[in-house]
Amino acid sequence: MKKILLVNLLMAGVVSYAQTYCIPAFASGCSGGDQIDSFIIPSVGFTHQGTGCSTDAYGDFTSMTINLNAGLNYDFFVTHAFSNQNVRVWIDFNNDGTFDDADPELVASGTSTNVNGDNVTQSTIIIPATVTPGTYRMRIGDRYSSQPIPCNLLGYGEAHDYTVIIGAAPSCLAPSGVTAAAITPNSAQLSWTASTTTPGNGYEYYYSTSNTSPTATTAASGASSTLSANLSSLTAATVYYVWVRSVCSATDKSAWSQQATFTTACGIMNVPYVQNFESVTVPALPLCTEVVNDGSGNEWETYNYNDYGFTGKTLRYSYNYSNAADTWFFTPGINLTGGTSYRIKYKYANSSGTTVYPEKLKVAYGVSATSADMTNPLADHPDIVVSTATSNFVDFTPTTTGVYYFGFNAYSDANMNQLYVDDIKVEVTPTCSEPTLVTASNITTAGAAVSWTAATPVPAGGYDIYYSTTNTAPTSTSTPNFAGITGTTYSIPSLASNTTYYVWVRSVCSTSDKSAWSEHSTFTTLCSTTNLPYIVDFENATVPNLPGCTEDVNAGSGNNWETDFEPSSVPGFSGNVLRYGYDYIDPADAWFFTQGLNLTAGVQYTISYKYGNNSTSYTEKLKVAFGTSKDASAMTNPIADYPSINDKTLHEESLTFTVPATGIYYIGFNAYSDANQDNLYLDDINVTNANLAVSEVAQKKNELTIYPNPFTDVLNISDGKKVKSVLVTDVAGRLLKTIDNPSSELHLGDLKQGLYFVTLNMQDGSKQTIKAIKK
Ligand SMILES: [Ca+2]
Ligand SMILES: [Ca+2]
Ligand SMILES: [Ca+2]
Ligand SMILES: [Ca+2]
Repeated sequence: MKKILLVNLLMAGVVSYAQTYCIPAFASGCSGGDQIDSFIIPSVGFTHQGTGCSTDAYGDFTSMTINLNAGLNYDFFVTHAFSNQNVRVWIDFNNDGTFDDADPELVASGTSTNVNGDNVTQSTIIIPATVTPGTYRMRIGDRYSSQPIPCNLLGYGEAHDYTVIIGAAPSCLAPSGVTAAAITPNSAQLSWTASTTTPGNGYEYYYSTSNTSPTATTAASGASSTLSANLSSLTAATVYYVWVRSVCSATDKSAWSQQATFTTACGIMNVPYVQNFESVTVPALPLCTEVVNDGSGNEWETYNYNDYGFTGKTLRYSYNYSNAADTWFFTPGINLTGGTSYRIKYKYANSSGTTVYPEKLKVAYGVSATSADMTNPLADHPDIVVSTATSNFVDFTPTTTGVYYFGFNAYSDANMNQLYVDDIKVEVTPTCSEPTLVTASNITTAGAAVSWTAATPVPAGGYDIYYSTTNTAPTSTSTPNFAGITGTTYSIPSLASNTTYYVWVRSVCSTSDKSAWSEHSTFTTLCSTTNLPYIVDFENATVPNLPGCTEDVNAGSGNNWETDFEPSSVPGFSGNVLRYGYDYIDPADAWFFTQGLNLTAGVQYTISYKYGNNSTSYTEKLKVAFGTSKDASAMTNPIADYPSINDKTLHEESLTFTVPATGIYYIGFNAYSDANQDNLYLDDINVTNANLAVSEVAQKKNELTIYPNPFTDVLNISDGKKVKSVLVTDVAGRLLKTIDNPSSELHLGDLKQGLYFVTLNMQDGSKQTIKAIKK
């Protein structure tokens, strides 16, 4: 009997390992972005990034192992390439080949949210303490709009399978069921269910306004010997996140529990009061704020607005066709002290691209959230036409201590457009104010002049400047690039060409008193010229925009060149292309200009490109030329002319040319098709030094080498007998030396330091050019 039982157990082990699991089938696939792209469990260092959409929307990754423990919770992240995704995770704990879509095998579920423009599902895998340690199969399913099921058949989505090894539960387990009750504006009472590993030293809790989970080393906010704790001194109308852990002994604490969350009640706020509208679900208002309509136009609402200097969500007034605006947005009441100077800051703007519809905004404060009590005007902006966010701040001093409300009044005329307000902040006026209106001018390929409006009071220690290629604001501890600048302008040197920069300025009132950083200014340095080889394949272009450092000029009244995705109607093009699309009325006269190329007189260059049209019944026309400026009238050196492109076929062209004088040249591609034709395509523009291009191919066949490289005086040829003559040219293409019937040693001690091209003309008629560096 015992033997049979043992055999059965062994069999069970073998069978569980060889289970056949259903393969999920998402009928609509995941190629539209409904996918598990990256899957990350940070606390155990598991990352499976950039997986994309697997074939048939299912990835068998059971060769990858994830190590987890019974009785612990694991935060995880999944990224997607489309919104509105639902994720579930299952583990086949009983090894029966089936994932139950319920406890205990359903270990996590979550829904994606938009995090800084990315679609991310953030949730927690919960491994029950009762799970037997062992090896199991884990499945993660993702589905658009609906919940995935383990053996999915329908919808958009993807699933991955992994192997998970569950270790034994730790000796000290976290409590469960954390909740908050008795919530007031400034307090809440936490309670939880006792840990099953009864902790001898009670519990610790941690709370934060950020939903980032604490780690083992995070200091607790407080401790409790019971199953509850009172939180006080909280901020009204604020979302809090809380975790609790068991303290089993002085040296044995559990992991943190599952996160719980609560929102404090409305109440009177204290400074600093910040309202960035990010907490809302548009078009709803933030907690404890209020909108009043005193007129017959529309009302303020919130709106997703991620451009023109705004990030995330804003307050917005959208026009009414017939009636003028008269709507107020009110903050909660804020405690202010009489005689103290306060500052209110905010951003505002008109709608994008519409300067013909001016908007109107007033800001005031008073003792209640009514327009009648808005008796203390702070600012009036009666003619807002700028679409980029403008920052403003006003200092004010209430005469009596009390509770005050701040009102933003949209009073635009009827039938205007949109008015935006964001980043409202009320604070005690800082002793050191930041400068305003930071702008950049005199932008070159390698620098820019930054100017600003002086702060009041003017800082005794001048200004600090911080710049970066990323739009992440510096903090008070960031090291400035330039410190203690006097005056209100500074030329930043040594920047990279064709690069976008962000720059901030702050005041230095004293070594211990520096202002906040200003709002940033942004600028892009100009394109420099380039050496060969020069390649444009349009793959990095953001369709329909042109690649950086190229330009289109419309010399007629038809359409313009733009980039487009791979044209399916013409075989042979791959990836993005440049396209001229017909205009019904007007013929084409559109130019596409390359970046400026440094070319040398007397050197033969090769230009190659692909072109074609998408029709046999319409005809396109293309000219290629070069000149010394990005201007149709400067394109005086013709390279090619195709007046009848109508075979719906890809053509590959390769031509040589020379330039009349050493200098900077632009190559122009001129679409000059008649009106009402179809599409003309261009791709893979490639300009090279003709000699070099040929010889670099030859090099692979002959495989002669020169050494040492870099060299000092003598350069050796690996097989000198094969070489008939040697030519040494510089990077500009100038011939410096000709050595006939060389030995294997070339004596080049008289060359200056630098890069040279050594051309080996072989006995068999082939040739090879090798770059060599003289030290
Ligand atoms: Ca995937
Ligand atoms: Ca099962
Ligand atoms: Ca915002
Ligand atoms: Ca391309």
